[in-house]
Amino acid sequence: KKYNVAVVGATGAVGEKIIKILEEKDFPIQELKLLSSKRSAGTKLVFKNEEITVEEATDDSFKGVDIALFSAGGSVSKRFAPSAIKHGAVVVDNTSAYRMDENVPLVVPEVNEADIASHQGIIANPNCSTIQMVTALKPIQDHFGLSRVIVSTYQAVSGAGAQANNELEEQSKQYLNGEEMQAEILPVKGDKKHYPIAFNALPQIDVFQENGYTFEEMKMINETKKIMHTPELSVTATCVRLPFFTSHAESIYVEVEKDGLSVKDIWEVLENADGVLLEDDPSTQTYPTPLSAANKEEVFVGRVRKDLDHEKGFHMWVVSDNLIKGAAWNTVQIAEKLIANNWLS
Ligand code: 11C
Repeated sequence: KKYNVAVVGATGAVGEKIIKILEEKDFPIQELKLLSSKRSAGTKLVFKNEEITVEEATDDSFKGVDIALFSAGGSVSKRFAPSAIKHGAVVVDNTSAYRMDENVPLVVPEVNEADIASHQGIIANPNCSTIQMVTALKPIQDHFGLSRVIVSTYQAVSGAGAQANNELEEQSKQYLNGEEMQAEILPVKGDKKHYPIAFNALPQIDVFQENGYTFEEMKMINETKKIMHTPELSVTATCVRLPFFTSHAESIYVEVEKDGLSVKDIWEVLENADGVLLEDDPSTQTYPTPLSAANKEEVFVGRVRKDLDHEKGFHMWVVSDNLIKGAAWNTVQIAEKLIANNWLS
């Protein structure tokens, strides 16, 4: 059986990756509809050697669509997801619009695939930095229990969109030419102040909340508890933007519940975990980096160490491509699971 699929936000960075992955994975597509804002409508994109013209999304765009993959920002999802559902489509939404809605499953297939079954028309795709963290944490939680998670992130500019990529490129040239760097986008487009990202590190991703954490940090905290079904787990995050284009890296400290574990025990469960690739050998300087993880679909883990003071504490370094597992691939994976388990209706 084949399905009518719509990609909303087809011309965006994540939309383009979704189209590429649908092709690579030979997703069973009858008709592919590419939708965008009025501004990008008319753009021609190629899918399986066939040119498809991108259309402006309207309420009628979803007639006959079985699966709609949204990646055009929260306001577009809020505006059009109800129309898609009304026409019988199931929406996989890659924005923060519905993630914390209790009627919407928030899913990383390696962690909580079964939650998809309870959907009422929308399944939410988590934030990129959350996805890679829970993929690495889940096997540890399952085997040894987790009581505490402290994460610091090292995030790529592409998480903030194409304009942030351009800004890094331009500022790098300005800096190397001895000119003043022009900062207009980062840390957050539309926020009151801007700082250069080139040759810098910005401890602000997304806007500040009243509690002093940024929205990105709160996403990592709240989404992790929801996806892992661990409301009581202590999770805290510090999210930092660094000047590279692709992949988020994370330094994660965990405290496990089980006594007497060694690094080998952690390695063993990570080695056998779905979606995880262990790259960890200090003797050969083997560990993942943002560049080595780019364009790959796995979550890479290295630098697993036992804490020197806390018997149940472990540290690790987790890296993944933020636009692939962190966005496009996780979205397509959810769509694959909808089909494989007959969860579309
Ligand atoms: C960043 N994590 O790196 C963000 C981008 O909630 O889907 C992803 C935003 C989201 O800036």
